[in-house]
Amino acid sequence: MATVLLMSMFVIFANIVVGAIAVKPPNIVLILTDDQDVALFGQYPMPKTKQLIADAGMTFTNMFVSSPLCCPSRSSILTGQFVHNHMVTNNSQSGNCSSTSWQSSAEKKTFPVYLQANGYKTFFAGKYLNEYGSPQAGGVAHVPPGWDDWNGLVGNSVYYNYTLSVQGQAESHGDNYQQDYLTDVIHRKAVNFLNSVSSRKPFFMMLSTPACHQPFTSAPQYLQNFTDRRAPRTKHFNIHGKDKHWLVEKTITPMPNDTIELIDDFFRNRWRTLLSVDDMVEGVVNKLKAIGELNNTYIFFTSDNGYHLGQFSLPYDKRQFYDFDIQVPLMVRGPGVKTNSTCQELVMSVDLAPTFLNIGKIGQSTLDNFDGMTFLNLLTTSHFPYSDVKEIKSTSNNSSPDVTDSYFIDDQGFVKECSSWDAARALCVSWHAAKRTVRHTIGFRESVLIEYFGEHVNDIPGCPSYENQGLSQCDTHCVCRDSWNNTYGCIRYETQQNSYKYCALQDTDNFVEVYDLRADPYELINIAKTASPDLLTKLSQDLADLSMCAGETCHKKSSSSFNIN
Ligand SMILES: [Ca+2]
Repeated sequence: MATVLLMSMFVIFANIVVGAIAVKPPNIVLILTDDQDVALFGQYPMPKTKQLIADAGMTFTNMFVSSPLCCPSRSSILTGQFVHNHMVTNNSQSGNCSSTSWQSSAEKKTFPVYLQANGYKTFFAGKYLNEYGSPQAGGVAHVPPGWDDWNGLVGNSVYYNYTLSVQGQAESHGDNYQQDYLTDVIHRKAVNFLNSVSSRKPFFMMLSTPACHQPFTSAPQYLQNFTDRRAPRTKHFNIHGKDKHWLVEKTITPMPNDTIELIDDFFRNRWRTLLSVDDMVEGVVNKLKAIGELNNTYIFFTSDNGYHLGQFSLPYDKRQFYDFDIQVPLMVRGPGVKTNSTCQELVMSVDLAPTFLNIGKIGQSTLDNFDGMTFLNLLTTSHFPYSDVKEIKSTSNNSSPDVTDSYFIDDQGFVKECSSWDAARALCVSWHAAKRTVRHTIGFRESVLIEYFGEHVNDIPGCPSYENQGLSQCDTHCVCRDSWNNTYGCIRYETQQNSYKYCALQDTDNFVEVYDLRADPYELINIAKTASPDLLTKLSQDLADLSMCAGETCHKKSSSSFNIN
């Protein structure tokens, strides 16, 4: 009897020990919006997201995408590869977007494949790749590898009248708000998925919203929000892009009144669509809390590319290499992430996949194969010095009145929070120091690489003089948004001392644009003809190196020794 009792106690003890050892890795949620900018204050209309993700974690102030266009950028997020390695060059099948070639190669090595193989339950809902679900790409029956629970949108972002592939079966939606509004459908599916997760198995959930992409259809209850707002009149708004490449030089300056009215309307409608994303973030966080998983879950919030509205008189779009198109929000909360913190390190969309795998405790040898690098250490290491933000009193007499984010970093590196918003100018006119800590640049990466392949068509309806001119996407008074030679490679280089952008266009002129981003953050003055030869040589060589890199050869840390003024 005593032996049986002893054995029973041993079994109980052993189970407790096994239970203690088998701690599951953290869960991960990725919220990916479509075309949400930083430069036009795209995070401003999302107070719940600010409170539940940004304030509860870390905000990155230097997050860039590999390409300022949906399908190439999303392919980089999924594969952790630069465009020159996954070779998804545009949003069409011929550009490899969700093509059969993609499906038989890069798609088999996307991050969910690794997470699923390592015990994660994986869930996807929303826009995947622009050509997903098309007949040539296998239709809705094609469920990309790595996803246990698949709810992929057929085609590009819309809000009503669409088809989802739900586990390979078509689910058709109409235009009834209660049943069909896509952001809310993603929201409901996410909550249902969270109701089904196990406390023993980690999960990865990707929520990919149509907001704030065209056609900017907001939920009916938000149609009247932001009526007093207009697009920010940034320093580069409605001015001619001097010494810039051909496509930018062809714009009309000043922009016609109806173009400006269109821009302001787009701005308001983009923000309205984000209100439903804000509701979704709240719903997901509340559900995570209710099921007891919030403290063991990383939540990443980012976007696939930025946007412009009137900058350098470009009416509306992305596809350019200026910061407004390549910079996106990134906020992360999760275990060990310091609350109310801000990180100025350069990070990229290609870094997301290896970071997820790192959280999932997948080995370094696998991570080394990605072009991107894990930034998990930036989120969680506590030994790295933080500097406390100094208290600076609010002022209405500031020297740079076109600061426009709810949070921003001033010239001295202090984080500020806007305290007074000028609706007429869409600008922050006074602020106070935010109670945040800042992680200064240590050189996680020295530079980011941005690649884009321009497209053209021969027939330009409504703009006969532009036929066969190598242009495309021409509307709003025949201002064109793309051209054959809007094809470029760029690096954006950053150390504590310097910040430069160097862009080489593949055109007949070998046109180059170079900006000193510390002296000229709005990229007004192209210094390609005046910069020192040493600087130009250094930047062009770095661009050439990164343009050919793969895996570990892309993992270039900051040397912090280069300091040419
Ligand atoms: Ca996009």
